[in-house]
Amino acid sequence: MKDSGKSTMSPQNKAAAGRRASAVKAGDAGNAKQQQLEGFTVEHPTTLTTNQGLQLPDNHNSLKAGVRGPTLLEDFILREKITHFDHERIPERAVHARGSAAHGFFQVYKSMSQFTCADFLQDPDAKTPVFVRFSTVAGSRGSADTVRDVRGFAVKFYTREGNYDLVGNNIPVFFIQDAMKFPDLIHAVKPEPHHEMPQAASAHDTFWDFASLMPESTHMLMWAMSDRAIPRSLRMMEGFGVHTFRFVNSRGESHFVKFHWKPKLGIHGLAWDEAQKIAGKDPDFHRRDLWEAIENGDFPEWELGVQLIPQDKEHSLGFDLLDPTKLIPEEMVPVQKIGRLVLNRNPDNFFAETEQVAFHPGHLVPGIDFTNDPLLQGRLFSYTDTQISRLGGANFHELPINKGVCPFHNFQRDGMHRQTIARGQVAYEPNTLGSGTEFRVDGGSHGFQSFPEEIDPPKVRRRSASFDDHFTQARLFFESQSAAEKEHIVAAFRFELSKLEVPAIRQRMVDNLAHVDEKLARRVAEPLGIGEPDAKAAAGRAGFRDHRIALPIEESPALSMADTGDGSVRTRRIAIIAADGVDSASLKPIRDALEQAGAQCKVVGPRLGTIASASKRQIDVDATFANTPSVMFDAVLVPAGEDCAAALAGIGDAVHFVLEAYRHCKAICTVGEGVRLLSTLGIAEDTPADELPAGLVVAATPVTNLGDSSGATEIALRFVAAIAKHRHWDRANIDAVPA
Ligand code: HDE
Repeated sequence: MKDSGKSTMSPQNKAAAGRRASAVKAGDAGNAKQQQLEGFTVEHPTTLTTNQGLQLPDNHNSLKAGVRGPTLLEDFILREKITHFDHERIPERAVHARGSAAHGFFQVYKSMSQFTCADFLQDPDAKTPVFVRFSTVAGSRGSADTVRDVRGFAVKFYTREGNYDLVGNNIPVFFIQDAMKFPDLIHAVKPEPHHEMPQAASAHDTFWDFASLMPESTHMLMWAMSDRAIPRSLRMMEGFGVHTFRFVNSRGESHFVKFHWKPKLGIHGLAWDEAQKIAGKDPDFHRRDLWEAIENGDFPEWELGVQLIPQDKEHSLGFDLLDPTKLIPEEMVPVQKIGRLVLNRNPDNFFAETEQVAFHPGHLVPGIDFTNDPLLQGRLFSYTDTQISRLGGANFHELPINKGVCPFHNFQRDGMHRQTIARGQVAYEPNTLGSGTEFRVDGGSHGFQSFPEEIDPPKVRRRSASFDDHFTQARLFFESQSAAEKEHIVAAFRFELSKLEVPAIRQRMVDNLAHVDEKLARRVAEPLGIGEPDAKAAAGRAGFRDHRIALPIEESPALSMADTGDGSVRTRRIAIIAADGVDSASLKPIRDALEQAGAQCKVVGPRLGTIASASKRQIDVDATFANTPSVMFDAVLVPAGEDCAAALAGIGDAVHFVLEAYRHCKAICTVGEGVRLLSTLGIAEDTPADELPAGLVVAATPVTNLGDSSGATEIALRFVAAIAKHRHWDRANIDAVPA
């Protein structure tokens, strides 16, 4: 048939094709994984059929005995449709159920052959396809994105030597030291078993009961109570391998290695009040942010960093590098950046890709190996086991998203949902009836080699005394935070502990905290209706250990989120709040400058459609105060215009919008009369610049002058600089603001 020239692609297929094209544009044309997935991808033709290919006569009506009669059992078309629907759900992940993912690539900066023979870390010209899934830990699949929680950061590298999975978190340490305690930890943090509450929150009795009895969790608790646990965006958080792994080079030499992912956009958090509100206003906040950034071509990027410790320096750090509650301060062992990760394509289908992807810390390639970290050792068992129950059998490696891009061959056979059709008589080794090439019994020096670490100790069910220091690094973390970050940690502990119904748990927790820092513990305890923190009481409890070791540093600036990022405002969301009578002449050059800097401006008004400027120009409104509140934005611009300012001042939601953004320490710029929206804060057009709170730009210039681009550019530059700082956390007295 001749091509009519008209595209028969549905809009959704066009969108998917567009996504693939944009990944190609990003220099990722040869992505082997993408090419492989193409073979499994279906477009949607217009004709509907059964699963057997039988064309459907009617997709609206079941087969009945008469138009008003009962449905006939013989209606195999209805039965097929309903039966499939009945089985659409699979068990969600036991932990990390809520997640969002994307495709991309990894590229090493220079060969790492000195340290590892891993093929994907050799050639700076090679791009290794990746699939990355971010997640929260405690909540169910449908829970909100912005809850206080650790975030998973799992990367599957589809290398030429097999899949390598780096299954990490956005916090570099963990709550427990031994896999034996993992089910207890998760049972404690998940909703309580009798009434299944609360959802996706650690602020309840069972979590803190457990945590307060497990002093080894203290370091991780400090991180979990910091703004790391409420990221602004998945694109703005670090990732860590957590455990110490091993690099092995072609000569068999080993280095211990800690993995870091450093986000190009810096590390930024939400305000706690903001995070809670977003959970209601847009539970998909992080998922949407990741999806939209990739659709817009703002591809998120991280650098892979490694800390390398030679094999013979294993005991030189003062603490045990097998202990997953410890990090190696960057000031002791610098992080070398060895490559970059770019996410450039959204999945085509959430279930087939994001839900069915199966990670496993035991998916290794030659040149990377484990250590004896007892938490990691337990994980090596758990991940395959969980996929069998979650994905319904042992053949989950055949699912398109999990399939390697290199050939694989063995004699594992059969099982549920087997797809590969293995030819031939032989399914065993050694053999002579097959190709014969399998006839090899030594095999010793080929393929993956486990590092031949010498081990000959007695079996013991005990923990090493080198794991006994639970407080030195918790203290180091706290001491390394900025003043505002410390305040947020205090507030988070107070919030969480205030939710407990049993005061004795609160008391036990602050007694533990006194071992981190007396003042911190006292401040946390203040509003909790309990006694003074008592470090001695904690120390007297069974199982409590506090064997401090001396660290060569007292602070580690790398542990703070303050002042991170490249100083750009790329992808930042700016609300321009406006009503009829807005002064479009002064607004336009500022808006243009913001957009040129990569920010995304949205006009928020009292109604959708358009508003009329003072000069009778029509301006499109993108959102309303009711459907898109201030928590959806990073900054607010209140333009000039007498009537506009008067109208906004009379709309409670508009006033609240600005006050709430102020309270959440966001950059705000007012032009001319727009400053009236800040009048309840005592800020006016003539407030001297040096008396303005941090992050506020008040353009008092006569509005007419702003039409000239230099005045507007100056204001835009000041506003951009304020937005680039992310938040102005040290803004005074925000608790007094009624928002
Ligand atoms: Fe996991 N973890 N974990 N974990 N984990 C799972 O595997 C487990 C741990 C992490 O996006 C499960 O496929 C045990 C540390 C991520 O699909 C399960 C222990 C770290 C993800 C499991 C740990 C992680 C998981 C649930 C202690 C940071 C999500 C579904 C011994 C280094 C991966 C699944 C994705 C998922 C077990 C501890 C990270 C049940 C037993 C430490 C990012 O197998």
